[in-house]
Amino acid sequence: MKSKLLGTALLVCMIAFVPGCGGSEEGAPASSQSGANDGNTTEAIVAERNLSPDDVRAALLTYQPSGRIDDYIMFASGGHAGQVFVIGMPSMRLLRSIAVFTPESWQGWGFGVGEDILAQGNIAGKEIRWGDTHHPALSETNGDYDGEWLFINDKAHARIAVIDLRDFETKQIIKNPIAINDHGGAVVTPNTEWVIEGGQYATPLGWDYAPIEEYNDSYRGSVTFWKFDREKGRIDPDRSFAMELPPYWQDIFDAGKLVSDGWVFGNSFNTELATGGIEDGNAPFEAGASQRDADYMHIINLKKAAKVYEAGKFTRVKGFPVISLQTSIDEGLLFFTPEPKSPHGVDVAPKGDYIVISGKLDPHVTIYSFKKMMQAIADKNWTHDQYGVPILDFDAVVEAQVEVGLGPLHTQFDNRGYAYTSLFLDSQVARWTLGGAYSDLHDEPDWSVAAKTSIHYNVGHIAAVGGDTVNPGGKYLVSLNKWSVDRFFTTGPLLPQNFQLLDIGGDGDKMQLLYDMPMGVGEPHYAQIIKADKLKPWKVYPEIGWDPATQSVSPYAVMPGEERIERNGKNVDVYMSVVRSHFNPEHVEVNQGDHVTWHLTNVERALDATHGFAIPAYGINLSLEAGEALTIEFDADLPGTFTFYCSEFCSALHLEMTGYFRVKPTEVAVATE
Ligand code: RUQ
Ligand code: CUA
Repeated sequence: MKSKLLGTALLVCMIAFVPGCGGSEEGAPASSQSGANDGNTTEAIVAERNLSPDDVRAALLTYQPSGRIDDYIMFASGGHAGQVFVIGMPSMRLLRSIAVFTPESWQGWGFGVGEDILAQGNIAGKEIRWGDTHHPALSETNGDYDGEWLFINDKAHARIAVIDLRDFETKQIIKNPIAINDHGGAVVTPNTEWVIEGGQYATPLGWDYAPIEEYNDSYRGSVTFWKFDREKGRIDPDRSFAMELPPYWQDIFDAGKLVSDGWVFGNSFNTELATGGIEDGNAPFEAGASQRDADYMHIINLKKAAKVYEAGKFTRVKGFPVISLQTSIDEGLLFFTPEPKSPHGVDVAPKGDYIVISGKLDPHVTIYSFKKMMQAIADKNWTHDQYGVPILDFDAVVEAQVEVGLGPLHTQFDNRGYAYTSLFLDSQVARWTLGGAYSDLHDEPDWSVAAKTSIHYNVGHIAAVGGDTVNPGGKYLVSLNKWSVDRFFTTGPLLPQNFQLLDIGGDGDKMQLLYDMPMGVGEPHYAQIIKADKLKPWKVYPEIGWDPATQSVSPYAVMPGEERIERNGKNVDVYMSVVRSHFNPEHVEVNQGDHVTWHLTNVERALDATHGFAIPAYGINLSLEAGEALTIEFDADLPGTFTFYCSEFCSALHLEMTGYFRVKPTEVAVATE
């Protein structure tokens, strides 16, 4: 410990020339170099800014000189802002947002294009134009991120979105036909055959009306297994199915891996079957749903469930295949085991051998052994819940319990046999050693806490590099803090959330806080962190005329020289090319009432040569990346003179990149004919 601090101090001396460090020789170069800058030496800056050696170390570890690319990329959900954020690490720079469930004008999402995908998420004809994104899931191959696809759920409406990581755009939104809300997803199986979406608050399946008095009999939980067709890059609802579950509130799910591949684990709460009703003098949900000492971990044999589904042993709810609770019991697809106390989080360890559950009201994490679960099932070592689901004996399946602190929520893993658990109430991150099969990885093989670091404040999820894969990377962990309180300038009563970067590469007992990143555009829940070189995004679209909706050349691509306006009765087709710094054509005149189909192609091949296309009053704003072809359609119902222009500052003559869209009023059109 001491030598470590000394090492840090020496590093600071060498690079930052901290006052009080004896070695003026090491300090001299840095000092004389920056000394040219008006005596504003590194030493003086450190002194003036009152930076401690730890501060200097943190700065040195996170500062990226201009042009240096981050080593890691974090995909964070945006909460009820409805999108995904892409953040570089260790610099913690926000690189971009990916519009998913919510229209976003900078990306042109929902302002001319994207409407068809957004409309896939409509509910019974109602337009839903926001989402509550919680859990991003990178696609996996053999249990490790492959950098190809990203999935994310919308808790508010039980929807899953598919994002293509070649162009970081949303390609599909799928509405769950039997659940109105979700929580336990998106989670993928180790080869991304399935995208898991667990429900949360029970309703009748298909969310039909039922009085709350019928809760026990009519309300149900569910988990849905969406088949992902990697070739098509889409979820295939025709090969997907769900399982009916008791009306406990299923919470988080995780997929088994390696030894537990083919199994799925979920935690739950409200096995009390509380129905609230504070207004009638009943216990509110917060009390009613947290009375019992234990709820039930859900242990699901997905491999077998898929066979049962393929054998046709399901019923249909709203047309969607659902394996009934009774079938699940009869076929041995579903087991429970007790989990203390108001459980949250369910995290499968890298080897797939242990499953870690936190108890929001229990200072422990409970570690379950997959092997012991299988033994208990073989031994029929169970009792039953009121719906007839087998409850495996707790003592028979638990491997260990570790007292980590107050309000444990979520657990991540590293490459050194450590687990990390967020502590909401303590506002800390705890590092603890995994025993068992991980004992050979560190000196202290027992199940015990190794270190704790305070965070600011109220951490929900944590995310470590590859922290939920078979191959975690260690090095960094981000604490996704719900409150920032006093960390930043007060931006009125609504404050940003706070992402804090922790160094988890150091000694067992030290996890230094390196960086605070305010997140003022959303309420992120979970994030996943991938090594940047695993992502292979396109720099420009592969060919001119590329349609991102089909990831192929559009039949309506407009090459230079092909620009034209075609009229066919009341239908007008505009074929427009887009390049620095003009649109071609620059004048488009139609008659009021015409139906306009407007094809635009950005014919640029230069990196970052994006153009916008905005038509005022018609609700249109596009983002056309280099090579991209888009088609928009609308009725020219509003007469007038509309100045379309490029909304992306693309060149010195960007302001000249404009044109006129004139809609001749019907009367005038008739009069001149
Ligand atoms: S869970 S509140 Cu990820 Cu802790 Cu949604
Ligand atoms: Cu093109 Cu501005």
